[in-house]
Order: sequence, then structure tokens, then C-alpha cells
Amino acid sequence: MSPALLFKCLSLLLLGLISVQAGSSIRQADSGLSTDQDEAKKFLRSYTKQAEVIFYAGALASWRYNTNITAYNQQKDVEASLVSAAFRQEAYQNASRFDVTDFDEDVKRQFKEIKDIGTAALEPSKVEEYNNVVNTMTDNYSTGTVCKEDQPTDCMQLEPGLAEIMATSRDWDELVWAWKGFRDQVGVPNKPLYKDFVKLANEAAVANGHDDMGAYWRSEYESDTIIDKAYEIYDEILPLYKQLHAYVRRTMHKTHGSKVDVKGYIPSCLLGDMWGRFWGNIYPQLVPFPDRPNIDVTDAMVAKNYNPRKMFELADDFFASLGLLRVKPIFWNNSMIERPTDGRNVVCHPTAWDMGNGEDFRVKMCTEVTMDFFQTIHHELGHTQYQMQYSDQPYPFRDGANGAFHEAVGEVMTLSISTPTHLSHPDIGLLAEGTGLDNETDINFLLKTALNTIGTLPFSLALDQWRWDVFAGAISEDKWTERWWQLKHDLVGTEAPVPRTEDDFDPGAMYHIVVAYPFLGYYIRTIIQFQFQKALCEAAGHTGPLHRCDFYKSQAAGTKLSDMLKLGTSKPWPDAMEAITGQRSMSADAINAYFAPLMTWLQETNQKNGEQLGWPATDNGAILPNVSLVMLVLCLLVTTRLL
Ligand SMILES: *[C@@H]1O[C@H](CO)[C@@H](O)[C@H](O)[C@H]1NC(C)=O
Ligand SMILES: *[C@@H]1O[C@H](CO)[C@@H](O)[C@H](O)[C@H]1NC(C)=O
Ligand SMILES: *[C@@H]1O[C@H](CO)[C@@H](O)[C@H](O)[C@H]1NC(C)=O
Ligand SMILES: *[C@@H]1O[C@H](CO)[C@@H](O)[C@H](O)[C@H]1NC(C)=O
Ligand SMILES: *[C@@H]1O[C@H](CO)[C@@H](O)[C@H](O)[C@H]1NC(C)=O
Ligand SMILES: CC(=O)N[C@H]1CO[C@H](CO)[C@@H](O)[C@@H]1O
Ligand SMILES: [Zn+2]
Repeated sequence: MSPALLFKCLSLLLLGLISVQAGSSIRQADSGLSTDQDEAKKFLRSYTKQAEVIFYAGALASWRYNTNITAYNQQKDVEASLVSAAFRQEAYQNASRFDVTDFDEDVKRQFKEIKDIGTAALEPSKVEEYNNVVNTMTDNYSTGTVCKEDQPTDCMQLEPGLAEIMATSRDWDELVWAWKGFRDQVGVPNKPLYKDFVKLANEAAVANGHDDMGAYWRSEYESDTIIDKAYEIYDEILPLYKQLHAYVRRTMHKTHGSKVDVKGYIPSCLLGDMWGRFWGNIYPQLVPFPDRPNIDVTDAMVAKNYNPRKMFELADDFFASLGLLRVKPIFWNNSMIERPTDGRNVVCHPTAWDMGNGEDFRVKMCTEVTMDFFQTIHHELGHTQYQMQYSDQPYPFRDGANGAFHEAVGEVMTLSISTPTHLSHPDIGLLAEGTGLDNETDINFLLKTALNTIGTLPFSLALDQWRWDVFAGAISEDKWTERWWQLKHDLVGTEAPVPRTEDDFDPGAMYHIVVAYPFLGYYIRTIIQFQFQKALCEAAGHTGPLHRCDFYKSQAAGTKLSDMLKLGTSKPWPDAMEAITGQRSMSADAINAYFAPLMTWLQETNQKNGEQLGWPATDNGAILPNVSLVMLVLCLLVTTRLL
């Protein structure tokens, strides 16, 4: 997750909400637009200079709030957001004085970024309302506390307490207690807030020239067919997903008996985290060949006295070994890499911050000494690397080629550092030398990797399909929960462990939903990270199966990556894709090829167990809700751009 993007996204929204006067002044300017490109370039240079100062102040306020949740810090954060929004509005107006038709592509693209806002008139008071709604939902999420029924003083928050239970407990009642309790404490209170949020977000999206907020988010992919592409990819990964799903379901049936129907959905509380998103934590229950050395090196890390600082330093060393940039000294001073012990409430959800001034990059997370957190560190430092690489670009280009690219960088690193090849490297020494050169360890490794990649894909698609439906008004408010679980059933093959009603609001207990962060990027990144991995391994001269590839110390791989990262968002994403992979489109071929040996093994194993793959189809089986009806409504309201 990259809060710089989030910050930008929120600022844009705010701008949409307050562009009251912008409309009129822009129309006045229409008559005498400047075609002076030198003048335009001067404006752009001055924009970058000012933006660095204004947005830095905004990011600082946001950082203070996220690392110290108090009413005062929230108020300061809102105030700073208003300043940022006013600045963007002013820049919009200045930019509108130019006719960019004949300017260079590069100049045009900067103008497009600066002007990516609407002109409709909305009440300024809505800005504050929007902020308060999102912040209150975030507060509820971060401070939500679940207590034992018989011992009201025995209470836990998500991190570390509830998350730990979801990750390690094999006790059905305890898992359901944590799962349901978190949703009661966070989801339910967030429901009325989310209703307000949807209205405000849509107003802003319409003001920005889009049909609704979902369409606004998807516009980042500069493609009218992105939804079709997402479902095309879903069909391509489904055979492997179904094999993995059946294997997991069988194991859970063995542990939890009749709670898990071997032909049905998997209860979502059994998948290793609060949401059923990342399944990696249940790997110990699933290990195909338990006699092979354990490739989850958590115990080895503890034995070697690793601490969060050391884990970050090792990750930094890995980037440096590719000839990539090291984090700067002030990174260490400013980051929050452990949960503070002074009683402050903080948002623990891991995030990487580009503070906006081109110098100050930070990570915020509550690290614990586990391999899972070690991987997350590489994920976040992947964002940091991208942010540092494009920091020389003009401000409007300091962003990923698209959201999926930003999320993919660290994941590519994670694929490499998690291999037994790497972990047994003499520099690392977390596994004995020579570990991982047998086909059984290969299967262990591929299964573990699939849990956090293949296992997340349907989850990610279902999550944003639900929001697209909600924003588009395709489902009424009194069907939100029903639709949420319908999508889980149909697309993901999971179910709630206890009955749900419309009084519940399970989406409101998911971080990315409460902070309004799009999810499609996570879906697409999981596909393209394997395209990137293949390209970097080829550059590194790797031979043999791709899942054994560790491009540690390959300057050639590093150069290939940094050439792409440096571009920021200065070029359309297919150009960035081509710079690294030689291909211009996303494709599931790479991910399927990577997991081919696992596919074969799962097919054989599931067949031996007599598995019936898949899960029951629900009611009408329709994934896309009443599309024709939706399109009809939109046709009446808007004359351009349909779903
Ligand atoms: C947290 O914020 C409050 C202001 O609400 C401030 O007084 C306090 O010093 C901050 N704590 C830390 C550790 O920065
Ligand atoms: C907009 O133009 C005015 C007048 O030239 C200038 O003072 C101001 O700094 C500009 N603001 C931005 C954000 O470009
Ligand atoms: C980081 O903090 C240390 C110790 O407080 C200080 O000596 C150093 O100058 C700081 N470095 C930067 C870059 O701010
Ligand atoms: C590993 O290779 C051996 C020898 O080729 C073979 O007998 C065995 O079935 C293979 N195991 C797996 C999991 O592919
Ligand atoms: C689609 O329309 C039918 C008939 O109007 C309705 O019963 C059904 O609930 C709708 N489905 C969704 C997902 O809104
Ligand atoms: C702890 C906290 O911030 N609780 C809030 C959760 O949301 C409700 C609104 O639904 C607020 O009233 C609570 O204050
Ligand atoms: Zn991320």
C-alpha cells in the first residue's frame, strides 16, 4: 500500500468537492488561452517547487495523525488537507490558462495530471464532511477492541492480538470469536459512515467527469476494457485456484470436521488472516512434504537474534546488491518500524510514505520477527525504491506507471528473497547450504508462494467488484451484505463462518475499504509481478525453473528494473511494461508457467483424494449484477462512457 497515492487520491477528491469557483473562472479564461510553451514550462517548474513544500506539510500532518491517533492530530490533518486541496485548485486554474494542443507530449501529460479534476460546483462544507467520514472509519478500524464475553477486561486489538489468533489458532471457537468480534466492533459502526462516504465519493467522481467512483478508479488504467481483462485473467487462473482451494479445504476439513464441507465453500476465518486475503499463515498446516527442511525461516530468524532494524537492513542490502538505491539516512530517523511502546494509538497497517519533498521517504509498520513480516518489509521498500527512483521527475510524474506497478515492485523482490536458493546463500544463512535443490522442496516452496499469490486473486477481484457495484448503484443499500457474500461464494469459494444479516457490514472491517484505496491494483500486480520476475531472471542469466531464480547481486537485473522505475508515470504504463518485459500487455502466462510443477502435483494429489473441484453455484449465479439495467440507467443519466 502506498499512502502517497492515497494522499494524492484524497486530495483530488477534495479538489473535486470544492471546485466551486473554479468552474466560472475557467470558463472566463476560455477566450484567450496561451499557446506559449516556454511560459507553460515555467509554470510547470514553479508548480513542482511549490508542490514539494505544500504537499510535504500535508504529508507530515497525515504522518503525525497515523502514528499518534488523537482528535487534535486528526484536526490538524484535515486542516492540512484543505490547504493542499486549495493549492491544487489554484494550480488547476493556472493550468487552464493554456491551450496545450500543440505542446510536447511530455508537457501535455503533466498538464493532464495537474488538471485531473472536475469543474462541477459543490458545497465546501462537503470537504470537511468527507474527511471526517473517512477519518472516523479509520479510527474505528484502528482502535476497534474485542473483549472476552466472560472476562470483559480481557481485550484485544487487531494487531498484534487478533491477527495472531487468525494466523495461528486451530480452535474453531476462538477463530470465530475473533472474526465475528472484529466485525461487530468495526464493521457495524462503519456502516452508516460508509453510506455517507459513497454519496460524497460519487459526487466528487461525477465532478471529475466520471460516471461514479468505481469508474474514476478504473480510469487509471487508461483502458475501456479493464473489467473484461480482469475477468479474462480470472478464467485463466481459475484451474490452478480450484486445485489449491480443494487442497486447502481438505486439510481444514481434517482439522475442523463438519464445519468444513469437502464439496462446499471454505469458511473465511480459516485462511490465516482476518479477511481471508493472504493464506500464507496456514502454510504450516498444509506442508506437502513435512520431512524436507522448513522453508519458513521464522525460527531461524529468531535463533539468529533478528530484530526489526536488522530485518530492514538486510532488505536494504538486497536492493543495494542489485545496484539499486539504498534508503537515505533520514529514513532510519523518521520511519516507524515497530509499534510504539508509549501507549500511543497508531495505524499499524504497513505503508510506505513519499513525503513529497523528494528527500524524505518513510515506512510505517509494526514489525515482528517472522518471515511473513520480512517479506512485507521487501514489499514496502519496493514502494520506497520506486519513490526514490522517480523523485527526479517533475512532481506530476512522481507516481507508479499505474497502481499495479507500484504494488508489484516489492513483490518481485519477495519472490527472489524467499527462495531456498537465496535463504541458503552464505551471506544469508537462514537455511543450510544446498537446501532447495530437490523437487519436494520445490513443491513446498511453490505451495507456500501460491498461498499469497494465487490464493489472493479471486479475493481481490471480488472486493473491487463489490465496490464497483456499490458506487454504480447496482445494488441497493439494504443488499450490501448479501452482495458481499454472494461475490465471495461465486468468485472466491469462501463463506462466513456464522450467519450474516444486513445489520452486519463486513466490508467496513477491511482497511482498504475504510480508507478508500482501490484494490484492482493488487489483483493486477499479482499477475504482472510474474512477468517482471521472468524478465529480471532472464537479465540475470538465470537458467532452470523460474521458481528457483534468485537475482541477488545481479546488476543487469537491477538496471532493467531501475530503467522502468525512473519513468514514474511520465509514460503510459504499456511503455513501462515494455521497458522491462518487452511485452505491452498483461498476461497470466507467466504466473501459470511459474506454478506449472505445483499444478501437476496438486492435480495428482487431489485426484488421489477423490476431490470434487470447485464449489456450489449460488442462486442465479450471475456475477455482474443486472448489467443491462445498470447500463440503461446510466444511459439516461450520462450520455458518454458506459460500464
Ligand atoms: C501525540 O499527539 C499529541 C497531540 O494530540 C501530543 O501532545 C503528543 O506529544 C504526541 N505524542 C507523541 C509521542 O508524539
Ligand atoms: C498561479 O498563478 C499565480 C499568478 O501567476 C501565482 O502567483 C501562483 O503561485 C500560481 N499557483 C500555482 C499553484 O501554480
Ligand atoms: C538521525 O538521528 C541521529 C541521532 O539522533 C542524528 O545524529 C542524525 O544527525 C540524524 N540524521 C539525519 C539525517 O537526520
Ligand atoms: C521427485 O523426483 C523423483 C525422482 O525423479 C520422483 O520419483 C518423485 O516422484 C518426484 N517427486 C515429486 C514431488 O515430483
Ligand atoms: C437483479 O434483478 C432482479 C429482478 O429485478 C432482482 O431480483 C435481483 O435481486 C437483482 N440482482 C441484484 C444483484 O441486484
Ligand atoms: C472509536 C470510534 O471512533 N468509534 C466511532 C465509530 O463510528 C461511530 C459512527 O458509526 C462513531 O459514533 C464512533 O464514535
Ligand atoms: Zn503496497
